[in-house]
Amino acid sequence: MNLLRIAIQKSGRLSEKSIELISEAGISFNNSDRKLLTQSANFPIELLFLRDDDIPQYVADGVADIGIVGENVILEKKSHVKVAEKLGFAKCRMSLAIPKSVDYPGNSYFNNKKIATTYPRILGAFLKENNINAEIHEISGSVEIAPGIGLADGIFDIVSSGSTLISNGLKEAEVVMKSEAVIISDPNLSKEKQQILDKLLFRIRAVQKAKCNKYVVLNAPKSNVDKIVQIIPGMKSPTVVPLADDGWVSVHSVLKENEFWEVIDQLKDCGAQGILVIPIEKMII
Ligand code: PRT
Ligand code: ZN
Repeated sequence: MNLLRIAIQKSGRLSEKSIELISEAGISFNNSDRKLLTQSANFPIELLFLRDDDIPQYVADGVADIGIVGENVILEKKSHVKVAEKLGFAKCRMSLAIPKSVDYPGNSYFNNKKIATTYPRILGAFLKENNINAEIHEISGSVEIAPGIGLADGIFDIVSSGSTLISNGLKEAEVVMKSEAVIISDPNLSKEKQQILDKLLFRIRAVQKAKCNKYVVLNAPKSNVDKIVQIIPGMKSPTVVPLADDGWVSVHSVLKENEFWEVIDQLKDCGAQGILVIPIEKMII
């Protein structure tokens, strides 16, 4: 039988969310014995647990068919893989940072400077593109301490909240790229494996879509239904159900979570009451 092999991070910032994504897609597996390779009991997929740095190459070589990894790692490894889906988690940026006491004049500042990083290729491409002649000092970790100990004038590293920079007396000078977790695939998947991947993506998209939408139920005076339907048009059109109290109806609709707060006052102005906002588990349009 054809199995799609997915490489996911063994332990780290991507692990928990990757497992959660697979579980929410209804794929069950047992990894209590922490095996390197484990097969799902109810979907033609097997999970391979790796360090994130190894994932792009394993997928490019066809040892794994697909993988979940940060865009930053794909770019640094320059592996020949296809991005099948953006996943919206592990969001971060890759930035150049300098001591906070420095008055930053723009990227020409980095000319003839030494920059410490674990991402020499992405940094090298940025420097070349911007005609900056700087020395790249590749180190394997704790990049943020490099300026403080006199190893470099600046750093190039992942920034998320920015607190690591602050606590090391640094400030962000240039955002070079943004990154998030993505599903990558071997560009030469067999037809059978591509079909399994399509099935998996269909499920993942249904879960992702559901997460940013809410099911809204409210009571409203019958006379204002038309106005309310305009405000919350739903997937096709809202469900309007009569209430026992003639003159009142219950309106059911689907709304993007971020839009909800924008329309709440308009709904209240139309006499809406008893507004319930309910999470949706899966959404197939
Ligand atoms: O062991 P393995 O090699 O598998 O994992 P790893 O240690 O190389 O990677 P891991 O688990 O730390 O990160 C995996 C991926 O998560 C990265 O490749 C990014 O795509 C993404 N990601 C998202 C981050 C961060 N946010 C992040 N904040 N990766 C690292 N950081 C680190 C950063 O290096 C810096 O030291 O957090 C610090 C900055 O965080 P703030 O919040 O203080 O700005
Ligand atoms: Zn890593």
